[in-house]
Amino acid sequence: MPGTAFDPVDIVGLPTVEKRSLQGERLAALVARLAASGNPFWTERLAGVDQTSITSVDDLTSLPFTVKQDLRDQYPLGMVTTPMAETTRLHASSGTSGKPTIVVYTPNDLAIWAEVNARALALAGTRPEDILHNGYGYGLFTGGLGLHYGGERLGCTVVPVSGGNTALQLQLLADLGSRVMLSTPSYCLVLAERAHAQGIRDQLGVKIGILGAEPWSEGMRTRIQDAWGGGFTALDIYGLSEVIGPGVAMEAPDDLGALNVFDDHFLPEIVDPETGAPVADGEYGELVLTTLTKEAMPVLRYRTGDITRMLPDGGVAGRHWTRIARLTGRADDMLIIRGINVYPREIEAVLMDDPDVGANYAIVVDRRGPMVELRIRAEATADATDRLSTVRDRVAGTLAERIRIRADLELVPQGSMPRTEVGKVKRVHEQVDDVDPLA
Ligand code: DLL
Repeated sequence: MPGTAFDPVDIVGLPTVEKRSLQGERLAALVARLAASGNPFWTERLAGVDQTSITSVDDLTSLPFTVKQDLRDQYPLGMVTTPMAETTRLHASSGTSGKPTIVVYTPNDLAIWAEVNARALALAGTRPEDILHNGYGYGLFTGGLGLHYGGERLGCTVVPVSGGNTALQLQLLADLGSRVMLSTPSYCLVLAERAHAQGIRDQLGVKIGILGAEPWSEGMRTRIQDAWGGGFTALDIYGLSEVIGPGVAMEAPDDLGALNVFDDHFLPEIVDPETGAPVADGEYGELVLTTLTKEAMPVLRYRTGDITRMLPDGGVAGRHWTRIARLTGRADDMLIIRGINVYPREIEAVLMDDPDVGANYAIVVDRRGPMVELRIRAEATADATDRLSTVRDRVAGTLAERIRIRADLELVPQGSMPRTEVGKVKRVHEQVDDVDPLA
């Protein structure tokens, strides 16, 4: 409200006992709501579940999983549990194969979505007086509009610039003096590089980047922060359309490396990706999320495919959220190269640790021969242009040593690889015939 003190959003969360009790109530209500919805998918899925037996979060594991294929099978609107007269928004995520996944919201879902994104922004240090530069794509993708309403909920002035048009983005950043920017990590780096090339980087006041929608390593964080210079902090935001969009979990500047899951709305579990059984405390596994409060399109125990682990209670700044490690990647992104399992983010980590390697790279999984071969093309930094082969040998050695993979590494001059200005960057490419995917 104009003129009144800032109405803070809850960035602390409830202490464990109260939280568990609220989660239990919400879980029971969710199961009852799904069973009563008359939705054929949920009627069938819950046929074997005794509703009255679900009274606390301990009963979660007796509930069935939801998987991406369920949403595909129910395309377009089969998983909507409320009458269409009660729904007001639709988003979609472009799948790698075939049909997009559609998600639908009621006004209450949108209010909760705005709330969790306002929390994420506030946790990062955003304040109502901020002019928020929102470089996530607007449209079917949840990034743009999800964070847009979160920014408005917090009281910020949101600049809905969306992705692309880098020249305009830099002009707006310069003229409006935005302190906080939102985009994918790869695009944040593109903006920094371009600002540097134009000689205007040090005139920009941007200090916080709220970056997500793609996996990115700690090394990439350093690269992004260095590229902006001057005390820029790059923070991680996590979310997925099937659960709500951005705003499921957020990293705080005083607790780097941990994502705070807003667990009053999204109940997290970690399971073995192969068996679905819970992993031992603190072990890596697949993140599973239940939407405790969603109305139009809830999911029970949704298998995100994203790999992480639970972290112990942090107690930083009095916060109580469930903490998970930043995402390692997706189970289905894992590469198997001559019997060695490796996530692209581990390769990124090795590349980013070498000061002579730039921040742009691409991986080709060459499936033409009897053995899968790995090719990596990376830009060298400007300083390293005259020693490309020395740097190449060193980095190839580190890859072999640290992650036991042998890769055909090619170093190219800085600025010679394409940049992604709209949407998510694609780092891993498959090669199955003689068409070079990096050509
Ligand atoms: O990417 C939602 C989003 C928008 C998150 C803006 C953050 C910021 P989808 O397009 O449905 O939704 O893609 C979800 O992207 O399952 C992860 O595999 C990946 N992903 C999202 N955030 C992160 C992150 C949005 N911070 C899928 N780190 C998820 C790693 C991420 N992976």
